[in-house]
Amino acid sequence: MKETLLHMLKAKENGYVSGQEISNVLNCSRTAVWKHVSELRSAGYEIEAVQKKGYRLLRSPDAVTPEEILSRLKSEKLGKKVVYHTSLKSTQEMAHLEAAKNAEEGVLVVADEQTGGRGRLGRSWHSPAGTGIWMSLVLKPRIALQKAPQLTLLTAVGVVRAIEKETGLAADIKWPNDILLNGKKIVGILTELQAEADQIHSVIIGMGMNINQKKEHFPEDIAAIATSLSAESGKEYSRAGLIAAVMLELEELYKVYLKDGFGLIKLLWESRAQSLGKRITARNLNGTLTGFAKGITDEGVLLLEDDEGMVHSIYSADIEI
Ligand code: BT5
Repeated sequence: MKETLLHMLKAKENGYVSGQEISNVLNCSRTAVWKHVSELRSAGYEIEAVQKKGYRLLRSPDAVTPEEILSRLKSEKLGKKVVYHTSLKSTQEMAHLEAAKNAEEGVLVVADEQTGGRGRLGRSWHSPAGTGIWMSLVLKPRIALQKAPQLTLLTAVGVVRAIEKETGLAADIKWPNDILLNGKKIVGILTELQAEADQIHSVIIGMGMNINQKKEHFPEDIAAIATSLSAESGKEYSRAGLIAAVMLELEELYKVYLKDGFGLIKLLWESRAQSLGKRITARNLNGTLTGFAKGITDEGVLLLEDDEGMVHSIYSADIEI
């Protein structure tokens, strides 16, 4: 009901919709219409009510609800079904459940807040309410297991392109899963799989994007390494608009990827990667390696040449430049 009402108000663009028209469409009393309007107001919508004219939508909140996302979505498949919760422990967890229930490809789980958002290796991801994008996308590519890391790189390219188109800000990619703006992290990507032997059932791509947080919103432990689009530019952005832009970019890249393979995505990735050709230190569970970042393989694996000229394949690590 609320969704239909919102749809009617939005369709009128600055005009009034009469209470009678709403009560006809929703098939409810005028008092019930008033109740729905009050509910929307408490969800942050500014709605004007004028006698004999009706209701007019003045402002929508910066919400990441299905209504706000779907009204902006231009992709055909990705993000067409949004599973939304105001607060979740982790959208990854919920997306795994959706995937296990055999959800169709493109289902997107979104939460306004995460109470137990996670990064790689059990690290935590700070996900406060109202300011960022915390979402997990379910994909079902028919690809070999060892190619899954390519999807992290594809996602990074898609997110950078979407940010640039929506905000004009040029971000860089740091292998394998970070997106940086002015040297600080604005986005983290977490790719997880549901697979059996060498057969992928689902890939769950988690994206954490810092959008409208102020500098002082970041907790002390990450304040020096993290930032948001807003903290860097001084502007505020529509989170739902950014989600829709990310879905469109990802859909375009994913189509190319499924049809022609990783080649073009690799080129696009390389043109945005800030660590290539530089001296870097890679830390992972196997230890620490320092050397020259030569490039990535067709599988998305990082090649690091050490000071003895030996080339190492790095599958996963934290990188310092
Ligand atoms: C990542 O891990 O960068 C992947 C983060 C993925 C988060 C998304 S949100 C939606 C979905 N649901 C989830 O539960 N997760 C995904 P990693 O490379 O391990 O980086 C984690 C590290 O980044 C932490 O140890 C902190 O140092 C830092 N960090 C934590 N929260 C941050 C934030 N909001 N912004 C920037 N850095 C942060």
